[in-house]
Amino acid sequence: MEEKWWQRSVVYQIYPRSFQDSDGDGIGDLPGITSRLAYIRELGADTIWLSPVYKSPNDDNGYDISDYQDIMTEFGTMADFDAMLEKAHSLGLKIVMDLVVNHTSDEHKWFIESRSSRDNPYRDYYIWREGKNGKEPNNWGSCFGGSAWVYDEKTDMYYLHLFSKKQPDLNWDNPVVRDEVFTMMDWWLDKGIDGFRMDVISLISKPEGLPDGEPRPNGYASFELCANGPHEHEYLREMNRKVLSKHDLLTVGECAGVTLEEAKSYANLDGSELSMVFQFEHMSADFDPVLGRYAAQHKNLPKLKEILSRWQRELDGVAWNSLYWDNHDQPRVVSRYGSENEEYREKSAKMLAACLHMMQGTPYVYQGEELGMTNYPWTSIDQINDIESLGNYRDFHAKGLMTEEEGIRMMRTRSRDNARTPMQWDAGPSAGFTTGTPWLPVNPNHVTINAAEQLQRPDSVFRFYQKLIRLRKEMDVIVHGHYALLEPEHPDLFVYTRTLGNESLLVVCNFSEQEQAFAVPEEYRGAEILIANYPDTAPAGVVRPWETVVYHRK
Ligand code: ISL
Repeated sequence: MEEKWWQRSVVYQIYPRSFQDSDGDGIGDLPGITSRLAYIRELGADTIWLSPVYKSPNDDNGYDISDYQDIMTEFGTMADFDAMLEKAHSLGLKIVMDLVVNHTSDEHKWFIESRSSRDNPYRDYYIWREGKNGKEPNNWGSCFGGSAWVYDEKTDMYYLHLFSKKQPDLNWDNPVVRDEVFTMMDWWLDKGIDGFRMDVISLISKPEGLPDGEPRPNGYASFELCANGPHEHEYLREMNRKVLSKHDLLTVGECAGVTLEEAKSYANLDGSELSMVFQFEHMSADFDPVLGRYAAQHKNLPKLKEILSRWQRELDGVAWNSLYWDNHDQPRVVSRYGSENEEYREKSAKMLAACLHMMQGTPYVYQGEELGMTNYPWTSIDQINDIESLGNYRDFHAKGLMTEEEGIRMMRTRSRDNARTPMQWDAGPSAGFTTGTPWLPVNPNHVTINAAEQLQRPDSVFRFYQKLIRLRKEMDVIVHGHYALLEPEHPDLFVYTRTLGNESLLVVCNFSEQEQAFAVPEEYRGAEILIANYPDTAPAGVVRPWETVVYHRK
């Protein structure tokens, strides 16, 4: 099969609100992004995924869109967007836009019409239901806490919102809605953008009859029961036929609740649906058995390895993987699986990078990940802006499942705001992000962790990422090699091989602060070391704290 451009790509994700402010209002913007494109080029990524920049009242920081064909006021103008796109293309950078079409903002003109009367032509653009015995139509919960239904007095019916109350779900079973979305996508593609990251696209086809689901500890059924619904693939294939297939795009579906079997269809190499999906299984490897994501973490390396390895093995030759640790919804991976201690922070950041970037799939680097940025030391619930961790905390707190103190601890390890503190450009005030007051606090560790310092230091985390990205561009075995896991039960070592013909890699990663015993297999002894995070080699039979070594054999 012919290689697709995105199979050798590395994508850099920008969360515009926190990347670079250019006008001193404390909020990142498009001219700010344009001014930093050369930095991304220097890193070596070739594609940018831009989190939403559309007009939005910001109930969920841009994931609640009130106009798909206009730019958020704080981010600039459409002319700023066009200038950014042109500059990106001139630097050889592709731009992938966020497509948020499971829902709109309640301030979108479609919804304003829809809620105005039962017989408005836009009524069926959204999901309206009668109440049941004076209560919600079913027991579904919102991803952000509470019920997924809002009662609307005007027409005496409820509307569905799997996310915030200000994010009503679109009715994809209505063909007119699908056509509206496709026309809007065409409009952006005519501008010359290079693809779409599709927000919770796995949720667009709701289960027939909207039945009750198994309640969770907060009393509501998970929004994930809408995942991979009855018409999911049909709608995506229609989108592909009518829109995507006319261009050479990178498309990645954010697929909450996706299973491996489903992914084989979504990301099928025949190109009939999407290029790849973001799966969530490996993100759940450290979840609390009862409270799920919003509780203390439980590191379980054998489980993490089992999940990632299964996805590596089973999609090989059938579909395409995406590879990620960080994004705007996840805590920082150095704080999650690495070490925040000064002595080992950089080593662990590099180890995590190598572990992910040596796998098969398209790697995603989230802004600041290439510097080893960490979680923020939150001290109060009032500091949190993230609607999701706040909503879930309130549910658990109300049910007596979480004290305020536990809530703050949970925020430190779990809140999405850990990923959203401003990008750390330099050691100066506000880390060079803004001349004003940043919308979220800058991490105090920006005086040591920042881009300016790392760019001038050859052994920095930034330079390590740069090398990993360059290696992927150069080496077929990294792009296409077959994967095999070694030491599946080892609690601290993640070891795997990649093989393509006679060429192979051995990737050794120590996920702990302790030295581990490990004998490098015979055939790799004396092999070339492609990349490593210690300047020298360990004594035979030993892997040092947070060490990573990639051996290359031909
Ligand atoms: O990652 C999650 C669950 O583990 C959730 O944080 C996340 O909300 C969910 O995966 C959906 O995410 C996407 O849609 C949301 C938006 O808030 C997220 O930022 C976006 O990535 C609603 O549009």
